Amino acid sequence: MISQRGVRLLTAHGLRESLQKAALSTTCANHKSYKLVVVGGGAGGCATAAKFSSKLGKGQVAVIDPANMHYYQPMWTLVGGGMKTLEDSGKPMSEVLPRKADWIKQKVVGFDPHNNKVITNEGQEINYEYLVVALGIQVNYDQIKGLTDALETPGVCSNYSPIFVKRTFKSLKNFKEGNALFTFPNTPIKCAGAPQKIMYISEEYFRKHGKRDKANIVYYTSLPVLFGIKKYADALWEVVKERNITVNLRHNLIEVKPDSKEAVFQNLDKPEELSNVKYEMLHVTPPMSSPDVLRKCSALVDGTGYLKVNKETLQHESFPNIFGIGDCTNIPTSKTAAAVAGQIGVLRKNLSMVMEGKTPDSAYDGYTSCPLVTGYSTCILAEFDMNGNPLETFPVNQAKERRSMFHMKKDIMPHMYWMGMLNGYWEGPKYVRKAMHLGFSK
Ligand code: FAD
Ligand code: UQ1
Repeated sequence: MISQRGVRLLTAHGLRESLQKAALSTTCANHKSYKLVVVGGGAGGCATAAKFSSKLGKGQVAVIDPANMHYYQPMWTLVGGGMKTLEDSGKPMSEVLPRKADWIKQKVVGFDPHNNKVITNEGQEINYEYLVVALGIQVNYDQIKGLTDALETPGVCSNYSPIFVKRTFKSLKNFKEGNALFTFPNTPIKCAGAPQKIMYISEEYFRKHGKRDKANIVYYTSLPVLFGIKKYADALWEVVKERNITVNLRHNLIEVKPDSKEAVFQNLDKPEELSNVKYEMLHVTPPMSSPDVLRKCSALVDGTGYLKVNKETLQHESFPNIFGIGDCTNIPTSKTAAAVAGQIGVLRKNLSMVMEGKTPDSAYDGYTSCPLVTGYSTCILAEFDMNGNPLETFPVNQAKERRSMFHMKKDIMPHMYWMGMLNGYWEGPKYVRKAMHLGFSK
């Protein structure tokens, strides 16, 4: 539902009026104004700020983010496997945000889209002419009974947080014998391949360290499939069969009992059926949701709680001076940094057009990618669009496990992220794909 006020804002007159209101606000201790405010300085927010602060000049763009560190989260899979350290994956936020943008090191606690302002935890009101929401997705460890306590006990770990990721390699090293369980929750998550990547890495680790025959490896996923895109799911079924891994579909972790080292799973097709499974190692992917602060602003979100944007233009459905990028949006594609890379060029063009009073006309194709690491030297590079069709960069069968793709993931991608994407230079592999498929229709 679009509110009366939202409908009015959608008209050119309404937009002009509210922008004038924003521009009139003065800057004082508790009240600042910017041409563009970016909420969240992660992958999408930082790249957006880089693009627009160089275009609009110093003092015109603010990024609001309370975090000290900016993490390259895709590296956490490798941190979990002991191939990189947590320290390799992060840089101080002050070093990655663009110099021409003002960093407001506060947390956004409220949105007021009718009055073009956001409110911070320090009580500041930040006015904007244009807003980009890039808050990411929220991880909810506390939604699984017993999990937060269990994450302080041996063998329980999770690659989805800088607080817990170091526990994964420790659990691998300390593993002696028993069940090694890996979970996928009953909510949308970021990087839907990551819950199983660490399982393949663990399997190889156990093999290399002489404990594979003592390990029973089981994947419990809430999904009805191993992976959402058939081409890659078929390849992954071959991997699990070949490596003697058990897959339990439609099973959701609902409780962890650290005292007895048991995980409780619910069969989603027969909700009354619960199973208690002993673990020696338990890697948990927690349930996730849209950030609380966004969810509570009903004018901005859809029924699922995610920012309601046009899936092609990335412009908000009710407020034309608001755009969204990345994991916090309701764009129906898999939530990844690669998707953010695919979105950033569209956002650059469309937001610039709206700033010039034009109608946005660039369309995001839903490109996303998941480098499915299957061990210490192999990777299946899944790339697809929002209709679930493969959209591959390289003219080879990308469903095959390859060393080249592993090196791209481990050695090349981090540089592309820090130097290219966060500085506003990398907009995804669209042109590489076109060059690689010269003469074909992709
Ligand atoms: P984020 O990068 O998460 O940034 C959100 C920012 O918002 C953060 O800086 C946060 O501090 C800030 N924020 C939150 N709340 C507030 C608030 N109230 N006020 C102000 N600021 C706030 N992607 C890939 O492409 N390939 C991979 O191989 C891959 N592997 C992954 C493996 C793991 C284990 C994980 C965890 C993620 C992986 N991803 C991968 C996903 C990728 O990291 C995310 O999709 C990407 O970071 C999303 O970017 P974003 O800007 O939407 O959100
Ligand atoms: C990508 O662009 C990207 O963003 C920087 C990732 O995030 C880390 C990726 O994992 C991948 C695979 C891409 C796509 C890039 C190429 C060259 C296929």
